[in-house]
Amino acid sequence: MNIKEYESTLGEPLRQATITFLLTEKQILLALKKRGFGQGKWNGTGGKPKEAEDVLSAAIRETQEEVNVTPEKLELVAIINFYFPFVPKDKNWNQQVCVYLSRKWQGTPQETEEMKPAWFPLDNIPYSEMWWDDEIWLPLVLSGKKILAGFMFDENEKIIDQVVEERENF
Ligand code: 6OG
Repeated sequence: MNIKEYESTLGEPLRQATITFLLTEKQILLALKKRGFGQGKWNGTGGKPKEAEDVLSAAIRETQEEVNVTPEKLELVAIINFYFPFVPKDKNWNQQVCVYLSRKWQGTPQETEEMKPAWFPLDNIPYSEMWWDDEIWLPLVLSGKKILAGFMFDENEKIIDQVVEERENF
């Protein structure tokens, strides 16, 4: 099974979600997911848009809810499709994630019930405690590239197919 074959079996478009990373010159804000999907992994902040909410507004709201910070400028740097053919479709793990970087925000990151934030040096990102795909695409977007990608996972959350393309713009 590869991404193309699996995509053709999906009747509906992927549900959307967001990931946002705050950046300073030398650091990136990651947050440890304390519950639900991706529990125990470091990631950016984010989640799913509510009904009638656009993706950008969802990225801002999720960052507010999860670490108490309001991003003021968000740059869309990647659109990534994640596929989990071994997980029942009604669990909704298949998703299309818009990834944003923010260099301007209001507030100081604080721990909430959902996430525990921490600053990491850009040259010491804890990839072994993140989703496996992050090590592939995050360095690219941190180096200024825009990425369109797809990753497919097996039942152990290991990558079994991937497509990564560079884009001029979205
Ligand atoms: P909730 O279901 O908790 O939002 N997400 C992923 N992030 C990375 N880095 N890799 C993946 O590979 C991911 N799949 C989903 C999107 C889920 C959060 O997890 C992100 C959302 O920020 C599989 O509302």
